[in-house]
Amino acid sequence: MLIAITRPVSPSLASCALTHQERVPIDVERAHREHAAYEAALRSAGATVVQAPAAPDLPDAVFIEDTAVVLDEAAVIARPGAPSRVHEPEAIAPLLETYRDTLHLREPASLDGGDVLVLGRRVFVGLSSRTNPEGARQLGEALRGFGYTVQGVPVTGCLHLKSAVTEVADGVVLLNRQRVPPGTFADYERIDVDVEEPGAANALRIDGTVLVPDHYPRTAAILDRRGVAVRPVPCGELAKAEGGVTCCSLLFRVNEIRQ
Ligand code: CIR
Repeated sequence: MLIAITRPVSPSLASCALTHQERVPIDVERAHREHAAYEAALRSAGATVVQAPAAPDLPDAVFIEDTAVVLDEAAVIARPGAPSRVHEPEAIAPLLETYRDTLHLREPASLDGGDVLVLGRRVFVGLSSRTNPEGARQLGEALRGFGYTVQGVPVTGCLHLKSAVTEVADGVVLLNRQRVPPGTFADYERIDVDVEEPGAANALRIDGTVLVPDHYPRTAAILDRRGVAVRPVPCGELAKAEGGVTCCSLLFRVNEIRQ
């Protein structure tokens, strides 16, 4: 069974953290509708949606991806790099314990889940304004015993590694070469985002379906021509909060619910 944990849009979303974008008004009601459409897309792609408790006073709580890294063997609880987000994992860790053994990073590590791209046994960690080298080092330490290798990747001009590169099929990544060194992904087939859509590399693969923001039609067409089954989802308001499609869920498989 595929689980997608989501968290409701907070009424305080307009006070979200912003790094590479200017603050513009956000229609929170519309963001709620987008989030509902996103959850519907997760369900129709085969996931069972589990909603984490709302956190009305945490503006960025909807971006639950940043709170953890969930692998088959364990869940690593993140230490978000933005001061306003440090409390977000507190309600997520006990929920993940239902499904996985949990591991915790320690000070002075900082790491956002959006900086972690897992491709098979290789784990790429964006060294961004949110994730520090110590965060990458501790993640490597936590995962080594499971047979993963962890590699830091410099990220420029965007929030997270997965703003710049994501997996869209086995052995295939979608990327923006201006934001990550493309040579890092030379072992994979690389699909470039459309030049007019620099933010379009954030796509969410769920088995055979890839969710993409509906405001990036050119990149969706590139993926479609390559044979990737894309499903556009509305997320224009969440994008004003510097969010995309990977960041609104924690996606993982379960065989059984642990007691
Ligand atoms: C932030 O700056 O942390 C939020 N406003 C956006 C987080 C998006 N997270 C993600 O893409 N993984």
